[in-house]
Amino acid sequence: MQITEVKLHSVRLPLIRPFTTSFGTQKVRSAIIVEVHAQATNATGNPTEVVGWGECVALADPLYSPEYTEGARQMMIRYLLPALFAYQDRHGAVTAETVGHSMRAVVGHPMAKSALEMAVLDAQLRARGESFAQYLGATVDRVPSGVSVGIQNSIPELIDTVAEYVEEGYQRVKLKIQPGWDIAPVAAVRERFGPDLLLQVDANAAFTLADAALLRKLDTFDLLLIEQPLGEADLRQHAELATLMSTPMCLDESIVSAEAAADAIAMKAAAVINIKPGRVGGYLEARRIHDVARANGVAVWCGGMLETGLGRAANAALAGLPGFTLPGDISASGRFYETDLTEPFVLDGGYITVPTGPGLGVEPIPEILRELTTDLNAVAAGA
Ligand code: SMG
Ligand code: MG
Repeated sequence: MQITEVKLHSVRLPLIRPFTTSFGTQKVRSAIIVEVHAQATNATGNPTEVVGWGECVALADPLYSPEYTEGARQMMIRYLLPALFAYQDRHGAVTAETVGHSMRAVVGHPMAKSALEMAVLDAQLRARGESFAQYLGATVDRVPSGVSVGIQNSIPELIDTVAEYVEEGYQRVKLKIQPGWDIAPVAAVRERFGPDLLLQVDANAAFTLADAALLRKLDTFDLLLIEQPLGEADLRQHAELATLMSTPMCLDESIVSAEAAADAIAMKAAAVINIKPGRVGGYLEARRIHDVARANGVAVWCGGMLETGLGRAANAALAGLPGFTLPGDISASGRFYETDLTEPFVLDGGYITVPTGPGLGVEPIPEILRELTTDLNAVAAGA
């Protein structure tokens, strides 16, 4: 495939309600939507012009990970697209499978890299008439939907919020926790919704090993898992905490690659892994982590980064792989957005349908994309 032009749309999507985690409150989702134009070969071997879409999941500020939206846009313009185009010039073509390789000299920036790889993969698959689900190896046509519930102002407010989501049919509830919003909210939700609610917690690295005695109190609530209680670099400490608690240890921020996943599994720092394609540099690396975990009998689930319908579509396809045995943070578009960039994803009996159309199977609605775009960069090949 030959890329002719890449457009970067900086978009802002207002959230229906603020989303608070241990590291801050999100009120608006700012993202970069990547639009790749390319000449490709279709399924019958004829040349065809295609457009592919990607989404950069970096948040507006570098609080979840070092990347941030504006930095990712700069990174793509100054380093990643030039590297990709230089590779294309040398080899005459790029494929989704070589995008990561073409940018390997640039250290870090997995979310920016992931967005470009996703857009190239989408273009490649659209040209061939193959879906993300088929390409990645999904084995189901729908995935169970979980919801991530932010830190609330009070426990009664939390109970009302969770009740709303349970009513809507979400199959699993994840509560965000932080020091001071830890045991009591979990106890209240378990008490109110009973033992059958699939419940888990996510601390986004807000605790330290010195909090082990406190965290251990979570063991009485029959949680599916505790996600990333300690710092990103604290693999050994997570392994130690895991010996002190019966709640299964799940890592998110720490798992930045398949190698990190293999290390975490070997060290027993993770009994479960949250896979986020953006965090690990793309859907191909995400699939590798799935494969490593599955080979080791470690359950995985698909995380969420408040994706628009584009990222949501790709995540639903990924979550259809056989090792994704726990419900993911793949909610309906309406969980976050009044207006999504694509046709909205809806909850169907607690499930999200895996798209079957070519590529992502969804695309941005042009008027909505235009309306939500605050900045547009176009980078042409050979420019
Ligand atoms: O997309 O449903 C979603 C959000 C899920 O809680 C979620 N993501 O650490 O897992 C996580 C967080 C990261 C983003 S918080 C703004
Ligand atoms: Mg998390």
